[in-house]
Amino acid sequence: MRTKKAGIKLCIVMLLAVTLTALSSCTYVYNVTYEYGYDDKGESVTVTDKESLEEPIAPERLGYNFEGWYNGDEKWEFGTPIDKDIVLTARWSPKEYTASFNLHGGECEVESMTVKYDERYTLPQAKKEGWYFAGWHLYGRKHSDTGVWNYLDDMGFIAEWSPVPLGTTVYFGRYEQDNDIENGAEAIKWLVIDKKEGQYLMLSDEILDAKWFDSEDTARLWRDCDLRAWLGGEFYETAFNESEKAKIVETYLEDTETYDKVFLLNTTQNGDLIYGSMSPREGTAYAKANGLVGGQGNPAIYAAWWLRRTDRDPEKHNVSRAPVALGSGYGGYSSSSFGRELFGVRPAIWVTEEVVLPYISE
Ligand SMILES: [Ca+2]
Repeated sequence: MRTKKAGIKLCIVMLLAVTLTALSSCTYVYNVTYEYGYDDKGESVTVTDKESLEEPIAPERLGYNFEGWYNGDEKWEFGTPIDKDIVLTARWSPKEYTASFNLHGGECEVESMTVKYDERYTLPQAKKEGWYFAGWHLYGRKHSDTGVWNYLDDMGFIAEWSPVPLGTTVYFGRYEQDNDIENGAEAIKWLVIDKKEGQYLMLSDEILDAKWFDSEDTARLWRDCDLRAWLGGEFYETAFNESEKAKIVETYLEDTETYDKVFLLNTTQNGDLIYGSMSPREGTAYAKANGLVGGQGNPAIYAAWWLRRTDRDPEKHNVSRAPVALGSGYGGYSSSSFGRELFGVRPAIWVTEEVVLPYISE
């Protein structure tokens, strides 16, 4: 009997011991997910109850500084015991770089600027008296003024100055201007207003003629209008000889999706122009004789001239008004339709540099 009691006691003790052992060794497993925050990159590890996480090696990402692992908005303190599943998200800050400017004798509001990786930047404008700022160059190539910074280093931009001094005028081709037909056509004076890779954009200094935008008053876009057909046809054939025609570059006009040799400026270009091209124009005697409408009710001065109208024109829905440059020097819209008023024509052409360079060296 004593032996049996002792046996039962022993059993209870052993059972308790087993139970305690089982309880103390019962382990929970938690998932810890690391999310990198880009490219869907991530990984998971498991941690047993009450263990803490060992801090992993800081991840690296091009263009960014690693700021730590965050659990929600809280920075995770490694060493904290884990008692549930958690998600740790990498926090990054874009690296900062310096864009510096080599002005080659020009002026700019800043000498350098701070840019951030993967963020938008806009490079400043520069100026140099008597020169045209043709943009920033990097590694010998023209660089966009604006974009998203994706260089992993500081960059030095170089100002390119066009050798065309402001206000350079060029004589090229001929067209009747003094309204004396007998003495023949007069040489056309052009203003050089832009440059790209050995080509120059020239705008007729004077209003050469008076035309409707479209005689039927139906074609409201540049690509369809009579004025475009006239500039590329009769005007082109009349004003330029074969040798001159060979120096006029056919140009793709992105906004109107057309190829043209002779064209009108668009509203944006006109607003941007300098070099005196926007100062008031009276129009030639020939243009006046052809019925040029003067500006602000005064037919003698300040005539308006047509601009090319585009699909992307901000007032494209306002189809009854045509874009014109007003004699006061600002782009605007005519108050009437395309085929009822004889506004001015100032042709524009891109030419090869051989047309312009002789005027610079003089
Ligand atoms: Ca003449």
